Amino acid sequence: MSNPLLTISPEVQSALHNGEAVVALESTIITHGMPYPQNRDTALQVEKAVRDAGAIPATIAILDGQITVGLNDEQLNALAQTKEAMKLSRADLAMAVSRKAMGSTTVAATMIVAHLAGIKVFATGGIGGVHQGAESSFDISADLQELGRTPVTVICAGAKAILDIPKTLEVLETLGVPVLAYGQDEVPAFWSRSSGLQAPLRADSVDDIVAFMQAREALQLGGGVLVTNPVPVEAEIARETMQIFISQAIQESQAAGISGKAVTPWLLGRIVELSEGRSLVTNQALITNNATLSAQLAVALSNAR
Ligand code: PSU
Ligand code: MN
Repeated sequence: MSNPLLTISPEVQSALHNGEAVVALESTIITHGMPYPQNRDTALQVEKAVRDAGAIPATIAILDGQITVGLNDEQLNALAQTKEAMKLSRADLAMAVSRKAMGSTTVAATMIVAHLAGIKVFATGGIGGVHQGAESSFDISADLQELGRTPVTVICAGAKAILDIPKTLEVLETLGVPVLAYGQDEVPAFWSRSSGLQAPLRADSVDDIVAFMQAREALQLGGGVLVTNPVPVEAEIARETMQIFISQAIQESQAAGISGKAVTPWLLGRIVELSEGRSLVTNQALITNNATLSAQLAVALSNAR
């Protein structure tokens, strides 16, 4: 079943073999989404949250060209400190393999590898989407196309307001990607629970999501599912507060001529500075929360087999 190009840790391999719950985790948030050492601490905390909820974590990255599924603590620590990792999506994943390079996987690349490995549930913080000003820059993350084609369920905290959230939702609809808000009517906006936008679909329990995934599979619809899970109340930052930092960061990035792959990491880093670290604390809380829900979903899926 598994691909010869993949190096799957023994623990993950055995869980997959036995049909036990496994949750895929991305690594671009480690190399390009957070500073050291918060990136390493968050990665470890996220793995612990998955385990505490009864599933096996499988952090995915490319180490010296090896597509690795299930990093150990040493590998995770090394990745958190390297400045050399390529940020990999569908377009360049194979280049990290052919050059035997270090690389971290975005949502798109993590979905590709998770699917090759047979993992159905993936927890992240935020997905890439349609950037503000995309009508002139054409900057639309490859994450959206991947959600349209690869059958993995991605649990995130919504789209960041550094993106154009209404346009992101429109593109997801065009690509046939179901967007479910978990336990509320609105799509959450990453640091904030509310975006002011009604979610296309709503799920109120893990069983709801399992039944929906099974119905999609029976219909052979293909493609992924996006579950948006609101940040816990005690960790949220109000939308109006974040909007000030976001607007300033976007203006500065445009003035500095930041483009392409560098845009998302640049904005994330600048927002951490402008919020004096507050956005980072919220980011840690929401991704841990997503890891817990993902593990519960993976356990329910494994029991439903
Ligand atoms: N959004 C976040 N944190 C992140 C990312 C997005 O809140 O770390 C990362 C994810 O790995 C996502 C990638 O897949 O950025 C999207 O990058 P781009 O916009 O270049 O496609
Ligand atoms: Mn982009």
